[in-house]
Amino acid sequence: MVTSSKTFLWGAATSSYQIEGAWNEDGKGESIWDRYAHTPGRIKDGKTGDVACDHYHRYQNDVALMKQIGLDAYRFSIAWPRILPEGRGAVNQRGLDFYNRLVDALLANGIQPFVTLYHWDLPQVLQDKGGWPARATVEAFVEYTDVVTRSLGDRVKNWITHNEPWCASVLGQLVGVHAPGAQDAESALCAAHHLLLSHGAAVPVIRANSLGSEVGITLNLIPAVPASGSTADYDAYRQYDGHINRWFLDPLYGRDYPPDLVRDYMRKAYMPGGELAFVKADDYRTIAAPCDFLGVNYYMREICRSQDIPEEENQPRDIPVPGPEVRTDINWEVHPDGLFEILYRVHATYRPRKLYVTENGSSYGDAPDAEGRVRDERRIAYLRDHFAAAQRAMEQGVPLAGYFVWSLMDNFEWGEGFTQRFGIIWVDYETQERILKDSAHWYADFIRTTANGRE
Ligand code: IFM
Repeated sequence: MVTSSKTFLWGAATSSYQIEGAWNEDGKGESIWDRYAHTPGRIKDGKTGDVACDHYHRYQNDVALMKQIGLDAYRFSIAWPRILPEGRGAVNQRGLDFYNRLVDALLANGIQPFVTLYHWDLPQVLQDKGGWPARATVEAFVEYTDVVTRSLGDRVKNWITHNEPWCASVLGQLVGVHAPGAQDAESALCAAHHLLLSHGAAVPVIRANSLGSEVGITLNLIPAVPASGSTADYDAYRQYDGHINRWFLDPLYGRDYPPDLVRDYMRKAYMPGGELAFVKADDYRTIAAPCDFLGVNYYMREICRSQDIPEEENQPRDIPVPGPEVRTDINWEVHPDGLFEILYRVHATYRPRKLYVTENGSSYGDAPDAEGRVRDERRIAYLRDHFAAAQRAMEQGVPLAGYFVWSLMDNFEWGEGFTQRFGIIWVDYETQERILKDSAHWYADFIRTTANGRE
């Protein structure tokens, strides 16, 4: 199994807004997700993350559950408005204290903290000043990074600047289904650029404040494939792959933005002020700051079908649309080979020093049975098959160093509210009771017996 190396890390992941609750406690400022979820009509079930899993108050218990599962590492994010309620300036010590307590509890239990600095909860005050489309937010992020890494950097040795900048820019600024809910292509492109720029600008700050630490960024990557050999489907594939994968990977690895996409965006008049006017001198160099690892979040592949093929010519394609039997509750296709493909491609093309699967998991709504047991066999099969795909990638030379299951516990799934359950721990949102699902017991067993040759 993946696990011949004794240093391979098995973990689980969460993010601040999805689990913490305590949305306005101990001096925390409002985030764009507080504002967005409080806006009627934005969240499917009308719920908010005000309480979520109440992890802010129950973190000790949650760390004990991680220990029970035998996790080597835990990936969580920090809520920027807990630390700097005004976005910049005055530091809220009580916010920092919470994360200090969490880090200490993890270390006391032998669990390595992997800290994500930005998993989408921008202080609302910064949004009011323009948010990520505004270049000034880059400086604000560096200031926030400095405060956090000075405080935790002696103990936290793995830092992730951003989680999924594609979601923060495209879903938040173009599609409008994530906070702040804007729908503007120009702003989305600027936001994506400033997210990447802030990553690169933060890297040296993290290295200076957290000696000996490793730094990376996490991308949501989607292996894409044309549905047929037609030119139209191939072009749909090129655009999709460019938009979601290459637009982020290329500049991070010193290649500037992909010229084919730049041409597309110019044609569609998405470039504010002309071609790449938002890219200033030295930006590419800043973005491509050498990192220690790349985090890959993998959930699905995309089969690309052109809209340009007229209905009457729309024959069955070489790759049929996958049916509901291979989809999770959120309607994403289960396709473990895609994990192999994307890991291998990233390794072969961009050569990151090291990779982590920083998220992979499935939404299945299995609930406690009469005995209080959650028999989530589909999640066990999902994890087993994806672990095997990662193993194949490692056998082909991919330097994969760890794997974080999404998610440690059921939580607030953004625009879907609490309708999707990704956790290996069941959460009763009324009582806050936690139950280890069968998948958590399976994972515990896997880590103990198979992984790292511990037995
Ligand atoms: O819940 C999210 C997470 O916050 C980011 N990656 C995908 C997960 C499932 O949608």
